[in-house]
Amino acid sequence: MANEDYGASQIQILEGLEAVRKRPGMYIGSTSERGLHHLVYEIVDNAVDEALGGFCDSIEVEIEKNDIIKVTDDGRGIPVDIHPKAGIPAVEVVFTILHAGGKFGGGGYKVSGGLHGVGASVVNALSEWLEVTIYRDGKIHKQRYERGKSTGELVTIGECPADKHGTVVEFKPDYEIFETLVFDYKTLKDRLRETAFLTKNLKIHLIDTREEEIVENTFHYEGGIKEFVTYLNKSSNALYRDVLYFEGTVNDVYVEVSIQHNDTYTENVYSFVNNIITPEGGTHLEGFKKAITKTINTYARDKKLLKDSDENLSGEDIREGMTAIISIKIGEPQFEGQTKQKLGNSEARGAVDSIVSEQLTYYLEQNPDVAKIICDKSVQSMRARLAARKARDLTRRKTALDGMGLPGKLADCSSKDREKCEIFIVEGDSAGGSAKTARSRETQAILPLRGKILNVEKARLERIYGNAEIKAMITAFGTGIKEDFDITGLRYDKIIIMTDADVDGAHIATLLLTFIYRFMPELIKTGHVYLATPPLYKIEKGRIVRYAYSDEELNRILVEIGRDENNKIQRYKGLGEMDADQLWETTMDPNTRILKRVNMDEDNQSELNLTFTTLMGDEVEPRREFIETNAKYATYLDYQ
Ligand code: 28G
Repeated sequence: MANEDYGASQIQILEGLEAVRKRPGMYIGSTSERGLHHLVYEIVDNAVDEALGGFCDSIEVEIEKNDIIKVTDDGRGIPVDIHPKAGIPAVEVVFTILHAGGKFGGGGYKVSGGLHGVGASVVNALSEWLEVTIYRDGKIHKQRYERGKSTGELVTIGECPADKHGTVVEFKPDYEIFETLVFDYKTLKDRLRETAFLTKNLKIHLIDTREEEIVENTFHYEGGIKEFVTYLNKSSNALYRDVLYFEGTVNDVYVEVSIQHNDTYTENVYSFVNNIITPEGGTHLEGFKKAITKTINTYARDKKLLKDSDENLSGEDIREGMTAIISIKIGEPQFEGQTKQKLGNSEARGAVDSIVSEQLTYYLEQNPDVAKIICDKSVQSMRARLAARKARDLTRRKTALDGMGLPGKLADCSSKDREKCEIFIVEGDSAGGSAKTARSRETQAILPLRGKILNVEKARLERIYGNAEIKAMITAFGTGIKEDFDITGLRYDKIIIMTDADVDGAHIATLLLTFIYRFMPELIKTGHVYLATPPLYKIEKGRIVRYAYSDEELNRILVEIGRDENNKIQRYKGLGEMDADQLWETTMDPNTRILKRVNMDEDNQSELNLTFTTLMGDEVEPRREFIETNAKYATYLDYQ
């Protein structure tokens, strides 16, 4: 090894690491909880690459005490021999040189997942320390790094049976970098479940040893994405028993597709490239859509399930209530668009189109019962779509005519400064009345909602557009919905859902959130949606009046003021039990209230979708199970 080569690679390492530590966001998206979890995905994805190459069938992820993560695989073990160009062991290249790697995994795909697919060196640079242990050729090799720099050479620390092989990576994220170091079990669990679905036969074991009571899950799916679709449909009713599954390779693009319709009205289609979700789709998704639209229309016409006088089924008609996974593996994925999340390879379009067209045509011919169910559902959807279009055009024309007429029940605020304005969505007329009295007129608007809120999970668009409460919210917010959504129209900075602090109140809040999530998810993503927190108790002792927002707080207050026979404790059952002053003081006054901002795990859309289907759908058993394991759905929606 020439000296200058060594020097060059050292400089490259230091510059690379420094860049990562200086601008971590550029490499892992953010230094928030989300970025923290991406470290785990990066390491796990390297193990998954090894699995995709056919060299590893089991991965374990352990969340240890002290914010440490340990990932173990039974792959070949990262090579330890000296890398000819870098002059250091290959494993050291992997952990210290930015963008090291390239194609590996033997299968020919570089399958780097995570947000940016940046690899092990970024995780290393952002870890207080990282240790890699390799079992290979009967030896155990180990190297340690601190903040990306090796603390010594790679050493052989012992021997192991010749047939033992694999890699262990243990790391502690750097507190100097991250806003939080606390790993969330459920976030990792949902992500690893998804990874297991996408990698047929791979076994993933997650174990949390932070507490006395160990928590663990194992994910192992022989059916891969076929089982993924079954899982996503578990909280709704499938319209037929089969999960359609198509697979094949065209022009070096390996394509897998699975499909099953359920009785809801939402489209639930997720596309992946090399195991990375593509939220903005791209050519593979286009190929899929084109193929099913064309094939179903051809079949429906041919079998007279679509009348000669009917117009063609639109893609949306066919995808209503459809759960589907499109997963492709491609050698050199090109990502486009602003966020580089949209697949651009044109060969992927053709590959998916030809595999789905051919195999779906065959399937429909072989399974006329299922074919009829799909066509009938699509035709119904088309009729509803045409009716909804009429209803919507009517609403649009009406709002245009009466100059964006605001709903009659809305007590609007007077300020025109949107940044200062808030709207309280209040359940029930009586609470609405108190809120109107209590509010600060200049900046706080009140929209009282009467009666039951429509469950949008169970209604078609036509009924949704006809619903008075929903129409009132849409006009009051000012953004429009779905494809018409435009955040610049938003009339308030905060949309605050204010319901009773009981089970019914929580249910109503969930219905409202479901509506917002389905029709204007951007509002949640951009952090404009909040939940008010009314108190649970009023405690009076002489002239002292205190409010408690939880049972723990009640106890704390009682200890503080002294437990006493004469303490008066009132349990609030609803907003209606408070007078306007109390409501203002406890729940609405920006200086004293508690607001919870609603946010969502943008990294896991399929899980989020399933959450709403589970909470709002017909199936009782999954809901009971869900509520039992997630004590309060609040943790799931991740309120701040
Ligand atoms: C446990 C947590 C994360 C990994 C492997 C196996 C190989 C490998 C990984 O090669 C390619 C070549 C030199 C830098 C490949 C082993 C071929 C033959 C491998 C993991 C890139 C890297 N034998 N297992 N990388 N090198 N598991 N698990 O990271 O230049 S990474």
